[in-house]
Amino acid sequence: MPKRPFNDTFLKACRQEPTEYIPVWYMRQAGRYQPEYRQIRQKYSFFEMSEIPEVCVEVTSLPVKQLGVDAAILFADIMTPLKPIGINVEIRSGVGPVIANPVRTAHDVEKLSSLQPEQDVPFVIEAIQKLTKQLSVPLIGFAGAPFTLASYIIEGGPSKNYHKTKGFMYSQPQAWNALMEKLGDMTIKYLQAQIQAGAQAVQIFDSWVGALHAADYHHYIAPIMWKIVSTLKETTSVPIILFGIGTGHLLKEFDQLPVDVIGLDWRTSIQTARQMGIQKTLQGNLDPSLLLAPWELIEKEAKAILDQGMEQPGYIFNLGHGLYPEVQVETLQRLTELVHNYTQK
Ligand code: 1CP
Repeated sequence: MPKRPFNDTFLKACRQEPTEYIPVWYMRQAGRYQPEYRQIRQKYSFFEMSEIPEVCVEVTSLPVKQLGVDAAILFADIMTPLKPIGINVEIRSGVGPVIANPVRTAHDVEKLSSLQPEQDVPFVIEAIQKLTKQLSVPLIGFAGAPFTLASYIIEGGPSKNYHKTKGFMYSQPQAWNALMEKLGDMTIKYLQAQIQAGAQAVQIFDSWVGALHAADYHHYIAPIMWKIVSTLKETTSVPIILFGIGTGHLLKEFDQLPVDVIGLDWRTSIQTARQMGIQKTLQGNLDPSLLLAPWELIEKEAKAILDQGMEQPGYIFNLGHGLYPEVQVETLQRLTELVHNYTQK
């Protein structure tokens, strides 16, 4: 089938160029809220789905066809590059990543190997090559940021308060720095490989770094983030998005990094971020729980967010965090249409 004309609205918004309408995509837009996803997931484990390129291509493309969104995001997980460097991780349904060999000592850090993308994650490269041949919207590649990855590999799974992670950081600063360096280098190589394979933008998920206050972020995290983002800027030319949950107090730190786009959760409004002086493209930030509300409420809130986003070029509509499995496909179809129609010039 001939490819449809390429829709670059999302990329233009990343670069703060004027767009005909506000672009939209949804974090976790491939997932269990889709009956088609659930059907495929019955046959395969999570990692099988992301490691068989044909399945990965199908699952990545599904929301583009079904919802009419302006970008696709690769179907993988932030855990994907950790397996080949020595982390024994599985994704448990309804739980998330569970790690059999958590990292707790300097020796555990030393044992982690370095990522060789062509050998270690050839399925990611192949899926991206296939996807960018077929898709008529940009493909977003992604990776987890070192703090968020460290939180899983130190805690052994999802956590509420990150005590073990922060305990490691405060009590073993040398081992912590070595871990940040290893995870940082892995992230650079992994994202470079995705971009080389064809990813037209990348998002770095630092979902849980909001657990730190600004001074600790500056001391323990900003140096490795600077290294990752500046190396990508020197070696590639695609837009870089940085996203975290509950990171309103870190926005000035995020803004100082050479990223192009900052993703906001629902706690910090677009207007508040602009008033703080953030001039970069903003992405977000409808509360994903609101998608369970009556349509009138969703519409009212989405319009309020869009009104703030449209005040200056450089805005991408999204949720403030990933989609929940309970959301109806029809609600998302309606929301995508609303974003496009309400903002059409
Ligand atoms: O459409 C997409 O976004 C699909 C690709 C994708 C992405 C970008 C998945 C598939 N995971 C992620 C990122 C990811 N994974 C993050 C950053 C974004 C965020 O904050 O949600 C994080 C923290 C993870 C870790 C993870 N993997 C969790 C969260 C656990 C926790 O601590 O609360 C979970 C539930 C997973 C499993 C997972 N990853 C992706 C999917 C579709 C699923 C569910 C798998 C299933 O079907 O059981």
